[in-house]
Amino acid sequence: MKEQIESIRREIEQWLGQAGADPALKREGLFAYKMEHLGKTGKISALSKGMRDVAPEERPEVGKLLSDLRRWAEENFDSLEQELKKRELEKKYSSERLDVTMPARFAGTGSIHPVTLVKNELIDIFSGMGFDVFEGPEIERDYYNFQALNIPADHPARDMQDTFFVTKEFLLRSQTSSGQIRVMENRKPPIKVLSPGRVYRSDSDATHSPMFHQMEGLVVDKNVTLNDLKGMLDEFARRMFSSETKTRLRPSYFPFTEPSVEVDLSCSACGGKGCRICKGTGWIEVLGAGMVNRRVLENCGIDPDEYTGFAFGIGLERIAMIKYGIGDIRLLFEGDVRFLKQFGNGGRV
Ligand code: 2NM
Repeated sequence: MKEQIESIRREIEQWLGQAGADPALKREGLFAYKMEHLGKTGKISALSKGMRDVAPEERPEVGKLLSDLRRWAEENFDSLEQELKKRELEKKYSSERLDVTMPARFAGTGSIHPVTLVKNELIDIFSGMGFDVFEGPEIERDYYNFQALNIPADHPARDMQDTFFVTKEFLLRSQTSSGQIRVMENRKPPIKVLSPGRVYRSDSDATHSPMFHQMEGLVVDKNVTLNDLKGMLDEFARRMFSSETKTRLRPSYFPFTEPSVEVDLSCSACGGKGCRICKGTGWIEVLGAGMVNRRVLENCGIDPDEYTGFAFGIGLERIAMIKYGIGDIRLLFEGDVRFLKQFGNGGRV
């Protein structure tokens, strides 16, 4: 028995010496050899069964030799297994090495949408004048979109043909001023707020889209006058177009302002001389504005004898079309990358 134990130990030792030096040895090969000895029907297990035939007085000594052999074999097989794992990884790492300095193929990036470019530029200009930005909800109550803005029940804008109603009470806002009512309800003057966002009207042709973007501005304080509005618009026109750009106010009508004006800017394409873009007039209509109607202030709990305000509304698509010479509004919403990448950074980084 003792000789058998010693001979198995030598055999394993010899195998470990040879196999450990063999670069072709795989973990599967080691596992098979291990099972030949330590498996249920392996050689060491067979020796354990032979303990029955060992003389009782020798059993403690032989038993110890046998369990020492088992532990020694297990330890050696385990450490060779670790060694093989390490070799496999090293082989994998050296064959899969990446050249991280190789220049990549450029996949391209998106570009900023022209309406977003205009929106960001306007926010820059007006926040420089002290305006906060407030974005109200796109699904709005009839009250905020119409009633509070002094738009009467029989006004044509309330017609189903012009406004998208969700229910009798809720609709897709047709102007961002609905959000400005919410601001006036919740803040005390002085108020200086800019409301950019999507608005919806049932209208569709080369110059009208059922969804478009507006940016409305509102200033409410003591002693705010139409002259303040004109001065602020002059500054806006110079910053947005050129230092030569002039503004012109023409009388108009909106239910929520009194008096109301249409604002024209001198054509920056021809410097006001008259060209194709301004249809020979030298002026381009850019926005609507006015002094906030006292009924609107009252509706928001602001005393019109103490405070006055002015407001203006700009269509962002219209500004983008003028600025970039775009003839059809639908180009802005078709998502054609060949069109879109002509603006801003054009998809370059
Ligand atoms: C425009 C033209 C004129 C406007 C009015 C208000 C509010 F909320 F104060 F009543 N916000 N925006 C306004 C005034 C909008 O868009 C063409």
